Amino acid sequence: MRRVRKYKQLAYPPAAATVLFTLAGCQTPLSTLDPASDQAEHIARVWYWMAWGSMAIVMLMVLLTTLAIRARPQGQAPRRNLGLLLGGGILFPLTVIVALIIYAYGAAPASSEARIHIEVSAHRWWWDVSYSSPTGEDHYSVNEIHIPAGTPVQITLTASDVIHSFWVPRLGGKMDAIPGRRNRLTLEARQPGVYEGTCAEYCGVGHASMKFRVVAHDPEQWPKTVAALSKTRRAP
Ligand SMILES: [Cu+2]
Repeated sequence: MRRVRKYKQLAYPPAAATVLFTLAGCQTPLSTLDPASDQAEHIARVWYWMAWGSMAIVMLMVLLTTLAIRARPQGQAPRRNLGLLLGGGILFPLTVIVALIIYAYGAAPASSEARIHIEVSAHRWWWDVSYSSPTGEDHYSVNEIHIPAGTPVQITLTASDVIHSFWVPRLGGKMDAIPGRRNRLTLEARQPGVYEGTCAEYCGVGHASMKFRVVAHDPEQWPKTVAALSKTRRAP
């Protein structure tokens, strides 16, 4: 018993370090666990359900395995428990997967709500952003997307060369930018601020530096910010 207690004490520092390192990772600029929109919060909740749920299932498996190892054979022939096999092997995983799919489906944003449309085109290895204004005058920015806070914004994504992936972890999920296709994604930042984004699909040697930022402005200030942007499209 004393020996078990000694080993238990040895496990405390690594366990504490793991928790601290995990929590430290939650606050980085590209963390899905530091959500700044309803959509990202839903994704983070799915992540927590999956993390804690899988941990509970693993602990249950360890417990059952330990009980099976410790069980003393009493001279009977081994029994086949078909109910346990079907329940644990098919019904249980099926229930968990279907429940997760239904829950995760709620993270998909309602794109029909978006009144503001911004076009983003991915190139190796930069992002070309264009804003069409009601006056017919287009504005452009590079590697920076200006949006109003508290307002759904529809981002239309395409690419000029290879497949890229648009990802702003604190605001929502990933969406591929594919040559010849126009994919749509809705972003909504709760508060004004700067949210880091990155290409999440390997697209060549410059992939790691294919970053961008979403700048969410006060909604009153946003039209002025867009009006002050370049009127000509340019490469970086
Ligand atoms: Cu890319």
